[in-house]
Amino acid sequence: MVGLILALDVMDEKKAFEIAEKTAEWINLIKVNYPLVLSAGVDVIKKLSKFKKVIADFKISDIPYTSSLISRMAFENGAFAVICHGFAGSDTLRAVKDVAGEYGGEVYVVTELSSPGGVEFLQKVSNSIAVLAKDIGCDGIIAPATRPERVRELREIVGDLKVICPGVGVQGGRIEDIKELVDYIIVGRSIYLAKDPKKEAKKIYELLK
Ligand code: OMP
Repeated sequence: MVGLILALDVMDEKKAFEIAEKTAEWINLIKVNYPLVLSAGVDVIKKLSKFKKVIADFKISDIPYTSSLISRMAFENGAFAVICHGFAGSDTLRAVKDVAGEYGGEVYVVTELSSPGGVEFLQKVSNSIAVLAKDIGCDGIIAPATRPERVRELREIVGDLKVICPGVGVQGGRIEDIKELVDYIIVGRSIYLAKDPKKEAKKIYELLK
């Protein structure tokens, strides 16, 4: 079965806990990004981990040394995985992977963004990024649910690495187009902006079966 990752991009810690608690039964993992961590502080990762394991989506893309410091902050504060940008190159990916290894953590690599701008530059190199993620031994890639044909191609490149797909719902991606190709989908606004986030999470969870 495909897993459901809740992207908790809210700016209010209380609201984040409320949604995490309400949806916990129907989600597999939580992903936090800058909006929540910058407003609530990095220890929000540890606090949310009592509901589900947390991925720190810091889209790490700096020089290797700085990237390793950012990764360490994520793992020290309870993240089980980090997301980094493949375009930063092999040295950065290796640095992040080395830190993850110290914590038994996982690393996921963005290939091309799910937004329209992902086609402008990243798509030209995203197959190479997928090859790199596999060669370095990262745990998986992030691929765009908004472009199912790209998900298929990227899946063929990475083989049994995990493929995680954001872009379902508000960005226009459809579960039925990618379900057979991916390990997880990431859903944010469709759940946390819903009138009843629990009901929405359950509905999506059922569609993933
Ligand atoms: P919604 O569009 O609200 O469902 O949120 C999508 C989530 O996935 C956000 O947290 C984005 O930062 C993240 N995301 C993308 O939308 N597209 C990508 O290509 C990569 C990511 C990501 O790395 O998580």
